[in-house]
Amino acid sequence: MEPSGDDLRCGFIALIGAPNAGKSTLVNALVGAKVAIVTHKVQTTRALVRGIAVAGPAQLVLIDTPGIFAPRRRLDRAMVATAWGGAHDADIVALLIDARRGIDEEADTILAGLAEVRQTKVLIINKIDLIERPSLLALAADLNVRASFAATFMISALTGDGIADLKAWLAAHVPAGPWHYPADEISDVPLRSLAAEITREKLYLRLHEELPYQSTVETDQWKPLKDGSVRIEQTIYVERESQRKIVLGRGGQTVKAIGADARREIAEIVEAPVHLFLFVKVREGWGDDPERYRGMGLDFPKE
Ligand SMILES: Nc1nc2c(ncn2[C@@H]2O[C@H](COP(=O)(O)OP(=O)(O)OP(=O)(O)O)[C@@H](O)[C@H]2O)c(=O)[nH]1
Ligand SMILES: [Mg+2]
Repeated sequence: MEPSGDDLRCGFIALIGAPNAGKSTLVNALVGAKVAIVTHKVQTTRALVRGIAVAGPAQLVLIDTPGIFAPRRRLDRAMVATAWGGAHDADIVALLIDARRGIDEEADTILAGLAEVRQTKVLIINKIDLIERPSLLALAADLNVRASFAATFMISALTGDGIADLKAWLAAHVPAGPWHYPADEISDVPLRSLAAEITREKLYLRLHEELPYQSTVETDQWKPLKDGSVRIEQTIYVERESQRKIVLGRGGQTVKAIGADARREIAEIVEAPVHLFLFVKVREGWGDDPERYRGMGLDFPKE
């Protein structure tokens, strides 16, 4: 049943931070389901993903953003602009800091940018499972000198440590008002996009070096079959023939393994058997093609 009444609250919380700080892991932890892909590599998230969590009378719309870093390529600039855009549109801005990395150059740049942000700010020190408590307190103190945070949380998005307290605080601080999404909705990402993201995650996990950043995945076909299964066709786009060969692997082994990983997870999400067909195509200069940016949910930077 849709909750109603005077005590309803709902708000947008943008999670910003350096690449790899654990933003997507935290969104998944708060939502309680996988709505955003996670890898050990930097620059995994490319566009805004909204994950929706419910805490009593409050609906929390968590905006997962691309990591903020010094952009070089056009795609980088689009991602960073999107991340800041997400922050400026939110009710609450949560800064995620990797406890192990502390205030490094990337964190420093983001702290400077935060000065322009008018909304309520919260500090979240993540990955506390990796470091000792005393150094945490010093880091929290240093960070609170750099910006005015309404609250500081020390959490592990991976183990779940501190998540309940954070969720309760957010629930108490989003504005009063009706919910924006139906009570059972956990994300605004269409299934076909989430399925493409999952394949991109598996690609990142299997491939090394720069290649993943030069590839993108699109779902071309999504067809429920009579027997209750789903036939899905996706294309992995790379920029050069040499990259296509790497994605395919010897005798097509690499793409086959990526497909097997992705199929298993997509099937879990759609709760039906999945037949996944992956194609690998070269699309030269897709990183400069406005059409691809729209497909990813990003604005196309002029340069
Ligand atoms: N040990 C530990 N690892 C974590 C924690 N949170 C996230 N990670 C790991 O950190 C890596 C990056 O996590 P992501 O959630 O993809 O980070 P992100 O901030 O979304 O990264 P981008 O999308 O690239 O900006 C993954 O390998 C996660 O498993 C944590 O609390 N503890
Ligand atoms: Mg991410």
